[in-house]
Amino acid sequence: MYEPTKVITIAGSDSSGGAGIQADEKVFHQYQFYPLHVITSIVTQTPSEWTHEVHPIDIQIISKQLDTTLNGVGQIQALKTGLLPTIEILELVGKKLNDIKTNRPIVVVDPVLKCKGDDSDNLVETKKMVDGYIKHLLPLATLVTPNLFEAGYLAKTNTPKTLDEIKQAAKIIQNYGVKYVVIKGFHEGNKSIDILFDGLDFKLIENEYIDTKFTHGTGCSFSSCCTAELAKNPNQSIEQVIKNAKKYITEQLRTSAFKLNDYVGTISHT
Ligand code: PXL
Repeated sequence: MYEPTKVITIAGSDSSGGAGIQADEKVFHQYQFYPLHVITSIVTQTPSEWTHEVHPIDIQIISKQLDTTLNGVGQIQALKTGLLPTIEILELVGKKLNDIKTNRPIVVVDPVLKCKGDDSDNLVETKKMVDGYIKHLLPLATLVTPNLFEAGYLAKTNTPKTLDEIKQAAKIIQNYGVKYVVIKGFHEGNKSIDILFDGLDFKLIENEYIDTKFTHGTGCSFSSCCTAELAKNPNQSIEQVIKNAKKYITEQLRTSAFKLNDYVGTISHT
């Protein structure tokens, strides 16, 4: 009997289609997995200025979605958290995951604190959320995938700008109890460099930097690729997981990135 690998995305719905649940869904489809959804919020963008607005879903409904997906369909191989719009929602997700005592799915945390193309300061109540991540989610997670901005917030430092600063932030974050940290979004010259820390060593994963503005949702997609790689083969090294995930994103940026409007462009997952 056919048994697909099952994965859950606990994230926001991006009305513009490139990020959040929509990105995760497209990645998981490429891996031929069966994705389940917990929709935490709906993100809309104003057509005139592309200001992002986050509309949280009623917490009771999120709780029911967590029950459906975590308890209703048998073993889940891996799950990913994306946009968790309020501290209450973050705490609920942490509690439900913590309640799983046997065969907990692999947990990947994408600590979304801001959307690209959104200049407002207030996507989520950042500081409270940081403490929520540290207390409730990072100790349960196999991997966390912050960008530079999120790494700075999680490490409670300035946004790291140099490789040394990024490594320092990764160490601080790993100390919160997450097994692996990969910090994404750094580039130098024509190289894109993802910095992986496994608690002992750093690995720099280098790829060609694709110079395009059409990157909306690539952070979400990278994190879903890491989740998919871990679900597909939990025994491969974490370095290989990151390399494979980044290869997917680089290839998509090279071949399928397109302009959505005057504000953003995204990748097509073709
Ligand atoms: O890229 C961050 C992000 C995550 N999740 C959702 C989003 C965005 C940015 O727009 O809409 C749902």
